[in-house]
Amino acid sequence: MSPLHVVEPGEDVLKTRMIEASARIESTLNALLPLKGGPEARLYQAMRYATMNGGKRLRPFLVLSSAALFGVRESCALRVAAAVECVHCYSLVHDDLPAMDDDDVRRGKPSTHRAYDEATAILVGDGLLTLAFETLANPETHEDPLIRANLSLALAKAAGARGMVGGQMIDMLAPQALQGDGDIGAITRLQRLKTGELFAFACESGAILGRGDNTRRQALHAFAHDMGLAFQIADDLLDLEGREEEVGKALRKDVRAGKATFVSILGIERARDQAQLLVDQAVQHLEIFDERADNLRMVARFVVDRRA
Ligand code: GRG
Repeated sequence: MSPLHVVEPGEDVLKTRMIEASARIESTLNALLPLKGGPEARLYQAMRYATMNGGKRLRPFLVLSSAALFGVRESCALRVAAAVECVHCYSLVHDDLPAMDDDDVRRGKPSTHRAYDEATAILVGDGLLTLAFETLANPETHEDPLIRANLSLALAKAAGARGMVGGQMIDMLAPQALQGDGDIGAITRLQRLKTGELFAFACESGAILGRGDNTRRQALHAFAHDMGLAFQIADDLLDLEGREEEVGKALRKDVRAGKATFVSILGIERARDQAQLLVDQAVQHLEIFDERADNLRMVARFVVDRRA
């Protein structure tokens, strides 16, 4: 590792970069989600409600940071970033539905089915998921149709039954499958699918856009998986120790449901150590990149220190 990599810029630098990136991501989302009149106006309003509502914009930031490693034009990367955020927001809207996690609050506001109604929330999710693929397939995202196809394939794998949707299914069955002292391997797999694959897409998408070689793509994949697990452990810790006003959603649901989590199995201290270990491991995967990967290095540190 060169000395350049040892000293990463501090937390404030990351905060500023994330805030600046959020503004550009939100203006891209704004353009992709215009308000419409007519009988379907309610759907467009609700799609905007579900997306233009805060959130850390972590996955889009990962897309922009990975694209910067390959010198990708930011206008292209922003569209991929917006597509990932659409998939993420759809997953939150559907996850909050009474048939799933039944949450009334998301990002500090009434969840979409509470602000509108259940049928509208289902359609919002459907609309956002479809919009993500429409965005990737649009020539404005990349002039090369093969790259657009590769992006669509990778996002489909990450979001579908082999990724997020599959992970959600296992999670829904968790009270039977992972009750009490469920094993760490099963929880790791669940979380890799449910949240890790979308992180992996976000981190690899820059390499797809910029025609990065396999070594670099795999390094980004490995980084995302370790960082994703650290993120999940931090999420479990926040569920136990966080403040609802800061986190913006109902907490301590896992404990009440008797659900096995990294923290219930490892205990708080070991879980914290494990998260730190995963962050260090994640950062090591980036050794092949120069200081342009500092955003990714900083994000990995941020995910375990965050309070929301
Ligand atoms: C409904 C198909 C389907 C999938 C849902 C990701 C997911 C699967 C559900 C989200 C439920 C949840 C709270 C998972 C824990 C980890 C997670 C994804 C937290 C939310 O992500 P953040 O912290 O949220 O990046 P913001 O609001 O900042 O974007």
